[in-house]
Amino acid sequence: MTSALIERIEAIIVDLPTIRPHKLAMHTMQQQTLVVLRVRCSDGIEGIGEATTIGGLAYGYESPEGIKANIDAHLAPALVGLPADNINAAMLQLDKLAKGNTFAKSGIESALLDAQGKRLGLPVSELLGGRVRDSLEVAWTLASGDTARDIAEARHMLESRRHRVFKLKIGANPVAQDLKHVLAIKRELGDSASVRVDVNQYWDESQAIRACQVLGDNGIDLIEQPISRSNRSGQVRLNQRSPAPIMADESIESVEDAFSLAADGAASIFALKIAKNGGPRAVLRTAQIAEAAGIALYGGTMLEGSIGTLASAHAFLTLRQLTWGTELFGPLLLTEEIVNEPLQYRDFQLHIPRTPGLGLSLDEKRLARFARVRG
Ligand code: MUC
Ligand code: MG
Repeated sequence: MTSALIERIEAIIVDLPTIRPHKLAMHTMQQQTLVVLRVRCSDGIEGIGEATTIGGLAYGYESPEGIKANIDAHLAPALVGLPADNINAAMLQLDKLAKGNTFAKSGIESALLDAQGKRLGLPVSELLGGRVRDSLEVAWTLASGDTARDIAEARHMLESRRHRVFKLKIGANPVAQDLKHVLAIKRELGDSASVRVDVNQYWDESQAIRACQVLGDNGIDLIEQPISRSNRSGQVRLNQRSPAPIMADESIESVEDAFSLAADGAASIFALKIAKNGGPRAVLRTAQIAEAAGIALYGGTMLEGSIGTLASAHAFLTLRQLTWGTELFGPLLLTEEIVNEPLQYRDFQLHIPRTPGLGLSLDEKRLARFARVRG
């Protein structure tokens, strides 16, 4: 039997409004931009994927426009004509052809997995070896920029049983002001919630030493990426000194980064992101490194829409341990949807269906409405 071939790969930039401004240390999001991938195969099956980052070039090394340009000019032409069902061969071809570009590769790998799942009648989690859970705990990020508004938002999430884990985005303000903000929220929520912070690399080591101590002493459960990814020895020292566990996020830009962080002892938790590793299969290689090194896991997000969120979720369902849960709330930050099947969030969890592929189909009308017009 001849296998289906990859016929066409299309990258579509989609701009969607957010429910409120989302303030990160490096950027305030007023909308989110997704790059939606459509991979058409000769057997009539189409796989969908997503390559999404935050704040243009403010967060990662790839922008939505760059992702699309590189896919159109380099990655797509290299895959057309290859067997659609040999994902190893396709991704090897992309790795030979293109250094880095993990966001673009992740979107393509997700789409190939979606197509193969649809072809075989299997959910992506089963293509990845089988799920060991059907749902994932999902944290919510409090990032309105206002303490009282964040507290009200957290209370609403607790009462509606949507989230009981909160991540606070800090780093943009003076350290003392940020600490006051975090401790005020923790005081209000008490033991009803897990409160964590993400500094997005904005402290230097001299600031982080004391701040991590204060946060740990006041019941903050986790500190994400307090200092720059380039200060490796500082990360190792903080990991040894901080009373609250340190999680690596920006420090992991590849599976190789994960290995060297583990070897150096630079974090006790890894944030797993499909976009930063090169896809749902690549992120599982990072997870295996962590597991072998005794590093705990957390399912991270680049604030993808429903497609990227489910691509991440299918991978996270297969992990042996996911001690710190996930933050797969991206679709909930958006006011609009471009797929026909809204994701199921209830009882603090995202519930992932067992339908073939990712379990999603594009809403063509809404996709056309929000797709960025060329030129
Ligand atoms: C990050 O740095 O983790 C994840 C949640 C959120 O609000 O921002 C992202 C990025
Ligand atoms: Mg982070």
